[in-house]
Amino acid sequence: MIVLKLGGSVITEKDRAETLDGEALGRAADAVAATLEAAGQGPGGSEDETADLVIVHGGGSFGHHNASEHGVTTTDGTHDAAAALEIHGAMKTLNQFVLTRLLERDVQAVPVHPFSAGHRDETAALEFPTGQVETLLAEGFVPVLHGDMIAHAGSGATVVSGDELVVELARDLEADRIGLCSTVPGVLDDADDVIDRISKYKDVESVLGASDATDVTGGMAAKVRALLELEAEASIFGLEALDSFLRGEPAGTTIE
Ligand code: IP8
Repeated sequence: MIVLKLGGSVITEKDRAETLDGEALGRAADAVAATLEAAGQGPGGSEDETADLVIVHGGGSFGHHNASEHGVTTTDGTHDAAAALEIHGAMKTLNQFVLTRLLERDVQAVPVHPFSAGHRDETAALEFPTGQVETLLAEGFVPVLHGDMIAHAGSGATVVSGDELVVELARDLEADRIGLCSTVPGVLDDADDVIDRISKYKDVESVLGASDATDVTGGMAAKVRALLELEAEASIFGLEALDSFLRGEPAGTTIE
């Protein structure tokens, strides 16, 4: 089972509010469609269990701008339903674009909106039941989740990032592989070369800067930290390596 995150900055123009990068999204959808076709996956169930794929996408220029306008982050919540709906609505709009591009290529993609599926408890820990995703996979669908708003005990509703969902899904569904498709070809060192493997955060701490555009859920440092917590191997790579990743070949930086 593969959990694939399509970074928000990959599939949108991150610096222009609510602007899709249709070409990039099309390329990503092509890669997904080709992999599933090669594995013989079609409606009614997968012939090859390893072809099971869960997609999570980030927000990019959808969601993040709305969230920062309302001062909402993964820790600072809102009790204003209109604000929560605005952020959720932006993410649903992007989700619909992703679903449409996948459906156009005969990928059996269906949405799972985290706002309606999970919550954070008083300690901010994410509770995200995965029975729905598991059942959709078993029935031959490709569940497509996204960063979203989420009910947060004591704080109203906060943002849940796609990366948090990836970690949660990978752990709960015992993913074999995790891929984060990013705007960079991997985690870069000081000379802008791709670091092949990362096994300890402290080895890369000095080279991981903050994300340069509005991103309420943290940049590369947060991603690497979260992926290091997982049992399964994870990869961070650029769109050009998505095909290789989906074929099971090395792509970008491997996080052990
Ligand atoms: O781009 C953020 O998801 P991310 C979603 O995966 C919102 O961090 C609502 C800003």
